[in-house]
Amino acid sequence: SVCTLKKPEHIYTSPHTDVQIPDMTLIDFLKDKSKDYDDRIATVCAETGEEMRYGELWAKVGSVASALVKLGIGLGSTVGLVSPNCPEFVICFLATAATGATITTVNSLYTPAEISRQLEDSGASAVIYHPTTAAVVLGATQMLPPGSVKHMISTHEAVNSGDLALLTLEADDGLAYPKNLQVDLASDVLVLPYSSGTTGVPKGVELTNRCIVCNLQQVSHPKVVFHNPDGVSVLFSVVPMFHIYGMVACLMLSILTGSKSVTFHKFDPQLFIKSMVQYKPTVMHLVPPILNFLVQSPKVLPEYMASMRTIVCGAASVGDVIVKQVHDKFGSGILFQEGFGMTELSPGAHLTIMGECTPGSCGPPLSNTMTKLVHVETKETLGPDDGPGEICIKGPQLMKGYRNNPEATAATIDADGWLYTGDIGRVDSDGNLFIIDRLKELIKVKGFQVAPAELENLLKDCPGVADSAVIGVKHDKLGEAPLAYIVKNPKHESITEEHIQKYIADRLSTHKHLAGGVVFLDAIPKGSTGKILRKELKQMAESDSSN
Ligand code: 4UW
Repeated sequence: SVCTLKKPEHIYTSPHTDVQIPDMTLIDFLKDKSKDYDDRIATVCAETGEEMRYGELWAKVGSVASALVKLGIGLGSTVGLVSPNCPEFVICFLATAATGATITTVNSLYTPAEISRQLEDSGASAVIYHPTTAAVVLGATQMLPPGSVKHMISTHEAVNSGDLALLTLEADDGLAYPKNLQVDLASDVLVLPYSSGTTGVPKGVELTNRCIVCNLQQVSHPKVVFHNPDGVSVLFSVVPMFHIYGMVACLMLSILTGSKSVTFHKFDPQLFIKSMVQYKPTVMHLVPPILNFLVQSPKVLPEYMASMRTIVCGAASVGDVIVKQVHDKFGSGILFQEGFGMTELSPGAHLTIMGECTPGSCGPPLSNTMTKLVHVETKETLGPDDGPGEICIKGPQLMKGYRNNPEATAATIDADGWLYTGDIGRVDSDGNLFIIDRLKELIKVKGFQVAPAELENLLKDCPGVADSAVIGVKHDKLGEAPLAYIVKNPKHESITEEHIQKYIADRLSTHKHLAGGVVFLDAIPKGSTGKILRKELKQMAESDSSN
């Protein structure tokens, strides 16, 4: 048994030894870990083939951080970062962190309205953007009160007039680099990604240096993460770094392990396959749709995986058949690991132990982490034979809270420090966690978050719609997809599915489009307090799809 069960509390603890959390900022921690790697390649841009060594990366971080400080950015500032994965993302992220500012990473596929909402809510005074997002970012800043965003910096050449280019910042003399930053490691916010949590619209998740450094220590425990003893690991950074999974697993863990990180703007099957042949990856952190592609596509030949040692997958339901499919196609030498994470958990909580994966499970808790299952309604702790319950997590990687939202924070983390994940799971006799359902509203499309409340709020203003409710339904390619139930306004009987689809598509990024369809109803089922009865709608959708 890998887990100890402490009765009568029924708390599952980690089989791993505790890790120490060094009193260091993320930057000092990563610099220290990679100090001997100056000559190693840190990043390769898959799109251009351009390489950057660790020595060069840290030199650029030094100059850019100094330049940002001269612009007035530092402790107390918030900087928006809107970019797909690229080496410049890594430079800008680390440089901003080095100033002591908070980084709010924004989905690079967002529409102007979505970006402006996050910039406004987070109070960003500067935005760093990739040229491919220049037009939407400009649109977003024009929706904000004039002067709220003071600096616009492009990760490449400046596109909009008046903006700064990264190259200019890289030419800084570095003199203003903050050497003795007075950060409160457990209180000042390092990163502020957005997540809807268990209910409502996306909220800023406050993660401190302590949260992030802690989770890096937890996932780099020797029994958890594969360190290549014979040489350099080649890590494919394809899951987006603006999302907590890519931010920690691809951006930070690759530096921590001195890996070569091959960055991808997006998952483009052709470029991905070509890059496998060219760079011979040894480790990949993936989401289910990409892993499914790798095992199913005849274009991905088994020999392309000859160098692979570790595949990690998670962020949405993985399933138990995939492990066998991976081993059948690519050989049993590949270590497959599934993890369970959440933005609010910085993000890791459970990860299977190297070489000991129980298919379909996310393994035991990470070091310093405790898990319990509670009754969905009574919130009473369940025993090992009481069946599935809501997963609660306690550990030093828990977020500080939601920004400016003490109510939502209190509804998520109780007085004893347990975080209610809104996921339903069970734990087997070896202490392995299985995620079996989701209690919360959240929809996961290709691992991306879609908050039903965001779509429902928008649909309130859609002409012809009297009421609406959005739920997630199973989808072959996307994992899940949003489906909208619509009650027509009697005066607009003629509105159609296309009308609703277009209304959403015109306003929200692609993963939020109604790929699950639109269904018209006479009334949305609601409880006595007016709460949408999503369970009923889910049952309705399931019986409709099986008919
Ligand atoms: N199976 C089923 C899973 C699983 C899952 C997550 O967007 P967020 O807030 O965050 C993430 C983080 C993913 C992640 C982080 C670190 C890590 O090691 C890892 O291992 C692969 C994955 O996705 O969404 C959180 C929600 O996503 C669902 C679940 O509902 C959770 O609350 N989710 N992992 N293995 N569902």
